[in-house]
Amino acid sequence: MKIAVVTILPDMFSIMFDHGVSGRAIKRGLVNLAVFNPRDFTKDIHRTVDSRPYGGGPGMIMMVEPLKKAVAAARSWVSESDTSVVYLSPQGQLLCHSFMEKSAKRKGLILVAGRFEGVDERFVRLEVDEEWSIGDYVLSGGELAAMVVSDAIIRLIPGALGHEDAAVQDSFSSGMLEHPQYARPSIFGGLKVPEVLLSGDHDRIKNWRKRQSLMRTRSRRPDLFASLSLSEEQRNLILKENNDI
Ligand code: 9D3
Repeated sequence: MKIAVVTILPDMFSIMFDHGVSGRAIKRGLVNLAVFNPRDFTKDIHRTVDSRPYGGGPGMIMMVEPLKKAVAAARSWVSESDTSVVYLSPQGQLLCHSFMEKSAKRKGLILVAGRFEGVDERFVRLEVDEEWSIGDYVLSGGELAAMVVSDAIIRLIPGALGHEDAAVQDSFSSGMLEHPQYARPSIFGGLKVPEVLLSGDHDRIKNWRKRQSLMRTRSRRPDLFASLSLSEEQRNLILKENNDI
């Protein structure tokens, strides 16, 4: 997959190239990431990319032309027909895991990160296919949102995670929260690791974890719990009492 990011702050993305799962996926050639700076497509000495809003109001708006030229450069770099131009914005559709799974199957993605008060609406009309939001809170720009989206998508590309991580992906796909985890030592701060996890009884452990996932989802995320269609096994696990909640 090829991901192009259009941003006036390209340095923010070096962390993605150099570290973690995304850095490794890039090194392995599973994903190709490039940044395109609208400032590089200006002609004036100040490399101006913003302008005051028509109609008045605070702050500045990103102008169409440098953005459009940066997107054109991104399109020719990606050079895949199966490519969408995505503008990260608080007005976009809210992202979720199933949407990321669909997006990870794409050949190309162009993520446009805005700064200031946003972009000229004609850029959206002329160049943007989709608008995505990462949540109902206010960021100072689209760059962190573009990184969130890239990270969530890259880790779904086959081979991006170590083989041991394949199972980890199952957790959110199941629509449930994860069970609690424990590592050494077996007692800390007066708190013991639940006895079942030390029992070596793998059936009991599996059932305990399944029940923990169900109970946690029910109490912490009733919205997710409501959209589960529970199997008979899961219904029985919930009914079962006294299982180290
Ligand atoms: C406080 C300014 N807002 C009202 C005048 C408008 C506004 C402009 C630009 C609010 C946020 C931003 C920058 N945000 C993003 O670029 C962004 C974002 C977000 O803020 N929340 C959730 N998802 C996203 S995706 C891009």
